[in-house]
Amino acid sequence: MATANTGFPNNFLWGGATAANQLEGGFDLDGKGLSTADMIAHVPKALRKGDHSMEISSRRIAEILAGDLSERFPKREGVDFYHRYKEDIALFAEMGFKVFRMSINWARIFPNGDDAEPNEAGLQFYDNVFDELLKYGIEPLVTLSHYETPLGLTLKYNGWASREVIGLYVKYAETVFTRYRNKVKYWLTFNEINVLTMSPYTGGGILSDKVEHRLQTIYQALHHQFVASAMVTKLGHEIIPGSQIGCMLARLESYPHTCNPEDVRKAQVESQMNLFFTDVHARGEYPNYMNRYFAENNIVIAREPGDDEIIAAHTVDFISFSYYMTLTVTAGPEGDVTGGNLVGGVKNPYLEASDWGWQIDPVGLRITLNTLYDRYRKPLFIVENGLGAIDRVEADGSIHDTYRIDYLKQHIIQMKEAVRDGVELIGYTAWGPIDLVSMSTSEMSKRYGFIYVDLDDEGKGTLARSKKDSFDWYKQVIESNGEVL
Ligand code: BGP
Repeated sequence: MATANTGFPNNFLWGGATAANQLEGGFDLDGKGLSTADMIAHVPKALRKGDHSMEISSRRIAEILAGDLSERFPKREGVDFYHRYKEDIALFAEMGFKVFRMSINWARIFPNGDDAEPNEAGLQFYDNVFDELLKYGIEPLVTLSHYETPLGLTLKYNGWASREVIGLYVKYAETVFTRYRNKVKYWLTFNEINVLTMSPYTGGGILSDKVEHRLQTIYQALHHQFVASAMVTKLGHEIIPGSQIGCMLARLESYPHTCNPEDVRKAQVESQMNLFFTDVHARGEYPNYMNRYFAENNIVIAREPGDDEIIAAHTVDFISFSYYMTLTVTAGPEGDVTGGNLVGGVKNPYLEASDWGWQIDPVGLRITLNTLYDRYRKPLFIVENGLGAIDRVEADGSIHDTYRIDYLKQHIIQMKEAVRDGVELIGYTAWGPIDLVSMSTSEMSKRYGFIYVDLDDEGKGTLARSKKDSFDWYKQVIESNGEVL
C-alpha cells in the first residue's frame, strides 16, 4: 500500500539566498573587473524604480565610466560581505542553515571576461567563503551567473547576443569547477534565465542601441545561454563526480481572470512562455509551441551543428526557481493594463500585495510546485522567496518583523502541503537572509533579511548587523524541520 509523505524529508536543505553584486561590495577590489551590475547603481532613480525592462545604451555606459566611479552607492558596496563574511556566516550557522545560496561574480575571476588567466585573488576570496561555510557544515549552492556579465564582454561582444560568450562562460565554469571541486556540489547555471526577455541588459549584458530586432536578439541570446548551460552541466558532471547542476527560473504561475475560455487560453499561453525555459533545460528540446511564436515574430534562431544534441544530452539534475507572486491575465482590453504587479497582468481581487505591489499568494506556491513536478518529474528547489518590506528599528534596537514571519510561514505551510501531494522538494532558501541591496530599486530600504544591516539608501550607516524577530523564528523552523512555524 502506498504511504503518503507527512512532512519535509530529513535531509531537507533549509537556508538563505544571495547574489554577489547585491551582497559583497568591494566592486573594484583585488583585481575585480567591472560587471554590468556595477553600472546599474548609476542609472537615475526615476528610471530604476521597479523597472524590469531597463535598457542601458553604450552612451550611458561611456558616461558612467567617465564619471566618478568611487562615489559611494549602496549597490557597488553591497553590504560589505567581502570583508564581513565570517561574521555573517556565523549568524547563518546560528540559525542552523544547511545550505547557503550565493553567486560567484564572474568579473572577480576573469576581470574582463576574456582574460587568458584567472585572477588568483578572486579565486582565493571564494575559497575562503566556502571554507568558512563548510566549517559549520553549510553546503554552498553557487549560481555561476546572477545578473552580472563582465562589462568587458558587454562592450566587446554585446554580451550574450554573441556566440563568442559561450566559450568564455564555459572557460569560467571550468575554472571554478576545478578549483572548488572538493567544496561545492550544488550549482545553478543562470539566475532567473527568463528575465532576459524583460531586461536584455540585466539578463544578458546586451546594450539597447545594439539591438535591431529586439525579439530576435533576445531569443538568440537565450539560445546561447541554453547551449552554454548544457555544456557546463556536462563539464560539471565530469569534473565534480556527484555534482548536482540545476537551472533557475523566475516562476510566474498564470491564472485566468475569469472562466471565459479566452482568458483560460491566455493564461495557458502565458504559462507556456514561462515554462519554455524549463522545458528546454529539463526536457532537452525546444517545445513545439514556440515554433509558432518564432514564426509569427520573425525570429530565426541560428544554431550550429551539435547545439540540439548537447541540449538533449545534458539536461539539468534539478529545477530551481524563485517565487514571489502569481500573475492574473485576461484576454480582454484591460489585459494590457498593469495591475500593479511587477510583470503586468490584472489585479487579483483575492490577493493582497506587498508595498511594492507584488501580489502575495502562498497557495500559488503549492500550485507551482505541483505544476513543475507533474511536468518534469525532477527534484525541485525553491531558491528564492520572501517579503521585501521597510523595517522599523525600535529605540532599543529590536525589529519586530511579524509581517515577514507571517509571509514566510504561509508559504512554508503550502510547501509542506505540496510535499504531502507527492512533490519532490529538496530545499528552500529564503531570499536575502541578511539585508542586501534590492535588485529592482538598487536601494537598501526594501529589506528581506532575518539579519538587519545598518545602511540606508544613500550608503550611510555603520554596516552593523543585528537580529530581527524573524531570526529566532527561522532558527526554530529549521531546528524542527518545518514542524514549528
Ligand atoms: C529576484 C532576483 C534577486 C532579488 C529578488 C528580489 O528577481 O533574482 O536578485 O533581488 O528578485 O527582488 P528585489 O530585490 O527587486 O526586491
